[in-house]
Amino acid sequence: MSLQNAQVVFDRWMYGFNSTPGVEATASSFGAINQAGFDDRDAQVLLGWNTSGLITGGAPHYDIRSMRVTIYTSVSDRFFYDPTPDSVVSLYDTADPAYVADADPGRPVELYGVGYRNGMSASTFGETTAFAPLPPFPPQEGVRSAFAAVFDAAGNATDISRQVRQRFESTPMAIGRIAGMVGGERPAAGTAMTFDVDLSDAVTRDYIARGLRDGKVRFMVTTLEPASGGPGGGTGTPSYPAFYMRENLIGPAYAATLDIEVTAMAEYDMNQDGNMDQDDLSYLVNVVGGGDNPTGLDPDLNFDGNIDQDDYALLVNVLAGGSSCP
Ligand SMILES: [Ca+2]
Ligand SMILES: [Ca+2]
Ligand SMILES: [Ca+2]
Ligand SMILES: [Ca+2]
Repeated sequence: MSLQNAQVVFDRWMYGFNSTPGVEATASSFGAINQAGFDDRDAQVLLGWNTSGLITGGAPHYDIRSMRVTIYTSVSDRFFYDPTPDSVVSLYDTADPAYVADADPGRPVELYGVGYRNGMSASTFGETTAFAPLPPFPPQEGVRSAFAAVFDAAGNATDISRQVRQRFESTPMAIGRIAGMVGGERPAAGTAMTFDVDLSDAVTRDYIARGLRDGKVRFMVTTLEPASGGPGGGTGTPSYPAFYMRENLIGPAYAATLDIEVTAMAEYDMNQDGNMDQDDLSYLVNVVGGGDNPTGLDPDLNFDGNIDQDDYALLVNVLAGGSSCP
């Protein structure tokens, strides 16, 4: 199964003072480093795709071969392209003993998974849902209902929005790359920035698999580039990125897109004995024939809605080392 150039279903500027939540033409991302009342990752960009009907939902496993998110810059010659990670210590106060200066211009634009608080989830947080169940003034830290997150092996989210003041590093699922551009250059508006998700990370694969299972794939685009000036913001010429949202006035070609190559996979250890072998075929034959299914595994291995010989043929092929593609 694959999606190519799938246009974003909803996009949303996750900024506490956004007066048109969900329908803005462009959305910027910037930091408010160590500023009380504001998250370090002050302005984030939420992107969502609903994959139900496009990619089989509810599968036990997903073999994800590739995943790419593409967004388009909406400002020209404003932010410095940085295609490599920056340590969080480069954002510490310059007087901090742990401070190490940033080695290259700009800050990477990063792609993270999304976590939720305030009772929200991927199912309930939509394009126009309130930033937080609180008035925007006075500004408060750590209250946004959807946030850029890292996850543990169990899928629990940790908000990275205040990681500078909380002093921890994080690894994004991808860093935004611009074809044909080297670090330190400033892209023009309308430039494609691509995020090729690092699928070598099991936690990342699990996050995406959960999204595909539920039919809701969500990402947060975010950078720690200060809103203006040096660390902590302040006055100065803006040097942070901004991107077209799907409501942009130029056209749908500048909306974010998703490309994914994935195979939904059944659980093939039908008798749940830890081995995949002839016993599983025997088990499936019995279930296809109307027998009991004590392990409760879904015998519709090819997800076509029928339990029949085709499922048996698929398992035969898998046991022989062949493809699981239905
Ligand atoms: Ca939108
Ligand atoms: Ca940098
Ligand atoms: Ca087995
Ligand atoms: Ca079937």
